[in-house]
Amino acid sequence: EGVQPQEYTLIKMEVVKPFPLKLGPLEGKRVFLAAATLRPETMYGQTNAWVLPDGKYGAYEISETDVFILTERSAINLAYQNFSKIPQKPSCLVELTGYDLIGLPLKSPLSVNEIIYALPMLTILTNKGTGIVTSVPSDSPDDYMALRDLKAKPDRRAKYGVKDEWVPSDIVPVINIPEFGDKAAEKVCLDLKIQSPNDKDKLAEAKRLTYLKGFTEGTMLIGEFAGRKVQEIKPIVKTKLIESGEAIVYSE
Ligand code: A2H
Repeated sequence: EGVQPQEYTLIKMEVVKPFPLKLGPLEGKRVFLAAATLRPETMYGQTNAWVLPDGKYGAYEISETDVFILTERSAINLAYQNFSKIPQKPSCLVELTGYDLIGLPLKSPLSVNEIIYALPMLTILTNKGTGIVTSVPSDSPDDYMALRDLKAKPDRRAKYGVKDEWVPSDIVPVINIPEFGDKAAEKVCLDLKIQSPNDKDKLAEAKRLTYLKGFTEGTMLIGEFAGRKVQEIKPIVKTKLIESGEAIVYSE
């Protein structure tokens, strides 16, 4: 963890009913996977969520109505940020692992894909964010490589019980970057010849390039801000998501 606090937008990805057996105790609640992102303006292009199969998660009461699925560490932080039904104290209704979450159908704000699924990602860190990541393969090199890997490996899908119909077939273009086109993450991963989701150094460079250029030179291709500069509309998208109750601000 860094010295300065990092502020994330937590995107509320709602679990579509009927709930599987494991989530039975949550019947009657609104249940969300809460994904920490630095790029709220890319949410139009969500294709799936990522969870760590062996990761430990819990379903925590955030308010009278809402339950968030995330790591205990982030639930404790949220409780201190006034996001817990019991003040200052996380309230866990069900303990879960990533395996329990794989295949959950989700409705996520702004996404052009109406239903997206939770899929396994092995590079998720449990000491960052919520341990849940929303996947935007057009603009995130990590997401692009994880998806490419999952698509290329039927044995990996079988191991984690991933049905083919849960795996998105198309990348949704969200932002144009003059130098990188409409699917910047794909372009940069190909240019840098990144071979696997574990190619840490190259992925760090890919992230640096796409993150920087996306912000300074990107133009929106989709949604109510199509044609506008990313730099101008990023804070507007974030504020809208928060005011509509579809996201919250989270720091760590
Ligand atoms: B970002 P930073 Cl489009 N483990 O959101 C691994 N990665 C995690 C994580 C965890 N526990 N929690 C969050 N993240 C990802 C969107 C996005 C992101 C785009 C482009 C770049 C990008 C869609 N995925 O991040 O270390 C989340 O993915 C590039 C760094 O705190 C989150 O934002 O800087 C970002 O990493 C936070 O990483």
